[in-house]
Amino acid sequence: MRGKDNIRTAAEILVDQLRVNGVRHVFCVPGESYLAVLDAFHGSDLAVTVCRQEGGAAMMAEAAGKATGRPGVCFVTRGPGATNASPGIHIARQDSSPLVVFVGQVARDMREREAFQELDYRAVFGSMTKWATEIDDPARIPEIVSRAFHTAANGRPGPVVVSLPEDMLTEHVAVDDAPPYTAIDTSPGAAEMAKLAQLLGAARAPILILGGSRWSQEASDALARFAEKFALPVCTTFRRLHLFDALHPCYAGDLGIGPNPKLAERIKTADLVVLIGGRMGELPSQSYTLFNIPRPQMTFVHVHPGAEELGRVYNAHLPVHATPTAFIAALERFDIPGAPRGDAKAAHSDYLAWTEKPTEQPGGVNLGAVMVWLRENLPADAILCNGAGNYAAWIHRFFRFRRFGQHVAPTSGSMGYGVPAAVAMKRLYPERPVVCIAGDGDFLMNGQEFATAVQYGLSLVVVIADNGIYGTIRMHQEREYPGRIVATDLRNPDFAAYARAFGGFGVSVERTADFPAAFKEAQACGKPAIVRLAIDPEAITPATTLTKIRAKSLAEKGK
Ligand SMILES: Cc1ncc(C[n+]2csc(CCOP(=O)(O)OP(=O)(O)O)c2C)c(N)n1
Ligand SMILES: [Mg+2]
Repeated sequence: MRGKDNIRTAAEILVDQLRVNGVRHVFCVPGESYLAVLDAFHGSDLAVTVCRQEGGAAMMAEAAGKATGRPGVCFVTRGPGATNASPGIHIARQDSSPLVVFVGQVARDMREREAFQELDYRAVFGSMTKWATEIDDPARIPEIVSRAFHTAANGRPGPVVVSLPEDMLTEHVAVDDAPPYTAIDTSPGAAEMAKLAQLLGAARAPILILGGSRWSQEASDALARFAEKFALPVCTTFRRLHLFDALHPCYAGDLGIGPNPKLAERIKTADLVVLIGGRMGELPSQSYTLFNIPRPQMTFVHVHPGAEELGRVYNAHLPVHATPTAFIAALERFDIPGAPRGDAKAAHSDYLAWTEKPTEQPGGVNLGAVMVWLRENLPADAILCNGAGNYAAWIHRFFRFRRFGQHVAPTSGSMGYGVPAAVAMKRLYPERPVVCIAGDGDFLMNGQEFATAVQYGLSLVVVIADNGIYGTIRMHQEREYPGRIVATDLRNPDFAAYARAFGGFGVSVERTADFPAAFKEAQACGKPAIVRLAIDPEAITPATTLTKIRAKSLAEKGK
């Protein structure tokens, strides 16, 4: 690309700078606002995934960031392209995932006239991102891209939006590439580790809670060794189940929506909580009821990579500004002395009992049994993706995640995430089995990206739990306004035929016993596949039915 005299177009400089920063994949929907960048992709070795909607593209890039810890990258056009991308940006924010979104912009000499599709991206994305900016001077592209990557990936990771005026992209300048960004690990100091050793020494009922980003398989393994030494129960927060091996003898379960009551009790009665990496937001904290705010009732250690998170909600007895990876490395380095002092064994057997067998459910297909089959039949390197809906409760409860990165799902509870995330995972890791579990409502929020899977020949499997309702909302509706059903019934397409119409494989399953054969066929067909499950809407959670919720609510309201 580079001509004599080191002169390149701004778009070429930008694409070169992505490559310098280790980017291999970009996800995009094209737009005339950044044609010059598209042209620079043409001669590069970047793998470009063209998507059907910017929400899908941004979620794919976010999923890539979440899975690799390196910023995912997407390109979208101005105005409607940018606003369509906002769900992915919001997920990156809430989930602390590194993401850099490049957005087309009108030419510099037209700005402020509300030109065609013009938006002020600093204003629109200012409160949702870690940084939103616009590049006016092509000579500053290496500097600004370098800052965008550092900002997205370091501290508490998150989204960055960079707007690119159309006329700027075609200017020619001579400028050197900036070096690649550095992932900066923040380590705890010796004084903090000494204090931790003291707190552990004094504890009678300690527990570890894992969450957030900036983890690795090595960190998870090292933490398992540490937990074993002290017999510490370890639980994971909402949609962070992949941070710890579910079959490790210290694993105590998932602290998400509707956790094992025994786990909730264990946390409430703990005298030392060590929260590593997470924010302990609304969902894992059970609507901020588990711990007193600002000062938790038990001794509370909070390890977080973002300094601004420490003391924001919880005023910890020991705040530790560190990435989970560096903190866990320090646990090994300081080799804290001590004897077992937790009740990991009891906690793990409570977990096993809670997740062992599917619960009884009305209807032909038992989603719990499907999850148990998947956990027993998928290899350890399989990746599960999902969005939001009650169907996910069966994943959280019954699928036992064994490895880091095995679960890619939004802690932000965004519907429509599973299909794009699965597309991204299969693009990044073509050799690994990728399964998306979706609800019927959830699937159709970004089901169009099934076309992207077909276009790139990605043999992923989408399992749709089709109960004909926006089940989560129906559940809340029956609890709060029993019998008054509004806007929660769905008339669905034939999902198996949908898959076939797109050029994939589709099958519908009416009975649990037929699932294994259907799933195996879907996996073996070599095409993107949809396995649609006929789920009884009554089976609203693993523990109860819609009728029971309605009856209970009516009784409470005295009707
Ligand atoms: C983007 C987005 N829109 C709306 C919601 C609110 N919401 C949460 S769950 C849900 C229904 C999910 O329905 P479905 O995917 O069919 O799963 P089910 O609950 O029926 O298992 C809705 C509308 C949301 N979380 N995200
Ligand atoms: Mg549904």
